[in-house]
Amino acid sequence: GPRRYLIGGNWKCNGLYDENVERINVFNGAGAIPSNVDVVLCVPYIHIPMALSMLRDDIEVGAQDCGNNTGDGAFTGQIGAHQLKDIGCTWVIIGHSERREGFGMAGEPEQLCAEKCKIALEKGLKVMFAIGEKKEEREAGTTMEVCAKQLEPLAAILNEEDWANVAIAYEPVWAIGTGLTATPEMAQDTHADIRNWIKEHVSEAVANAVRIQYGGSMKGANAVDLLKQPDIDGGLIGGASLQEDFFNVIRGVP
Ligand code: 3PY
Repeated sequence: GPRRYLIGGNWKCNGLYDENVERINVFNGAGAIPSNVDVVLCVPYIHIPMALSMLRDDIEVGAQDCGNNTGDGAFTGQIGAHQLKDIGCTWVIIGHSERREGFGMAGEPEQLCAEKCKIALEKGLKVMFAIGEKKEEREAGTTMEVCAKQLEPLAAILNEEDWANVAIAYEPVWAIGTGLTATPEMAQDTHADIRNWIKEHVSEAVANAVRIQYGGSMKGANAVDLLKQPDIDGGLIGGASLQEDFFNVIRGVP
């Protein structure tokens, strides 16, 4: 496609220290990364310093979330975007569906996700902003309405320049951790709808430049067909990013 590809790994809450060191060693020995791809690996917070010191330098290190605080303060348990930037992270995922859902706790509303994104950008991070519909919503034909509701507060809070450091990760919730993947045609249709929404609500220039990643059980075996779609500019990879298969995805770019 016309844009550089962006492949993100999302390790979620997986791995003890030694296991993740071993994963990094595997990646370090996994061979070349094509020159038209940016790769970022989002590891658990606690393993970020290890990844920053051990991981090959053609893979950036990111976090999977950040707080909505704009600086230091009495926010027990939070990790601030300013702290992530300071330690050497370059990217953060915001609004992953698992965080929006809350795993039994209060989930993150749309407005909060947009605010976190703005703060992360202000602190100098790049953001993979995750959106996507649930199974019932896809079946009811409301996929783009749901995505638009997630994008609206983002479009309201960002200015045109902010978008240079944002990628949209389209992750149909029904395809996350289920082994189900959207067909390449289904994913392409939704990516095109998202790009069109951005054209209408932000600008044509942003719509043409913004990278839209597909996420949801993407792996080596299905990456090639997804990545050759014209509006799919990369992936956000869950389970497969814990394995060397992550490199099959990376090398699956056209
Ligand atoms: C998945 O592939 O399951 C993901 O959630 C990626 O973020």
